[in-house]
Amino acid sequence: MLLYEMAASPNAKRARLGLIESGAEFESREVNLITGEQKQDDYKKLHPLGRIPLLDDDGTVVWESGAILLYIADKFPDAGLLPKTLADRGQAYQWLTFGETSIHGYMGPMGFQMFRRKPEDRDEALLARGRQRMPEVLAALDRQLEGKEYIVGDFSIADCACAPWLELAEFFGIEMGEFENVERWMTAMKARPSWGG
Ligand SMILES: N[C@@H](CCC(=O)N[C@@H](CS)C(=O)NCC(=O)O)C(=O)O
Repeated sequence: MLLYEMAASPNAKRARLGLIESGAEFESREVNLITGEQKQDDYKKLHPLGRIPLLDDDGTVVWESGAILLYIADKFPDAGLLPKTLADRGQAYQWLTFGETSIHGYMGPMGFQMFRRKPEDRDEALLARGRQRMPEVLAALDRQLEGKEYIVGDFSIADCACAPWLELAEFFGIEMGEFENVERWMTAMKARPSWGG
């Protein structure tokens, strides 16, 4: 398996976490977003939108980090990256999608402003909206984590989908202090060998 990614990308980190946690062997290919490598014709033959991450599993190409996580969980069932019961899997799917829509929905556009625009060119209204709306998202996650080590109890791909963007929350000006369960869970995520891998 070959993962097209960039070390600094939180979306790529989602996929990388899942791959490392699966125990599978994979290779990594860095795509340089700064020089625009993702928009070159060769890469866009694989990914029509020219984005990372993308997984090439011996010719089976999957893009969208959530889809890659689900693919990995399906391919390596013994890794236990999804709960056993359908009811619990429903919860894992829900929180995986929450990572994409609610967390990335606000923080992805904020990331574009913070990393790809000069400070004087940033859309401050967009950043302010993200800072205003993220506490509601964090409160929902915090409630879910009450009394649980990971989002659906045991570690799952839902954790891989939600944690990478939240590592950047304070840098984006989002207050995390009141969300103690989220803070505890982020500490547990960062302690896993996969986090720095
Ligand atoms: N929903 C996609 C988002 C992918 C995405 O936007 N990736 C960013 C990097 S974090 C990217 O490739 N941006 C390059 C560009 O749009 O030019 C996913 O979860 O995989």
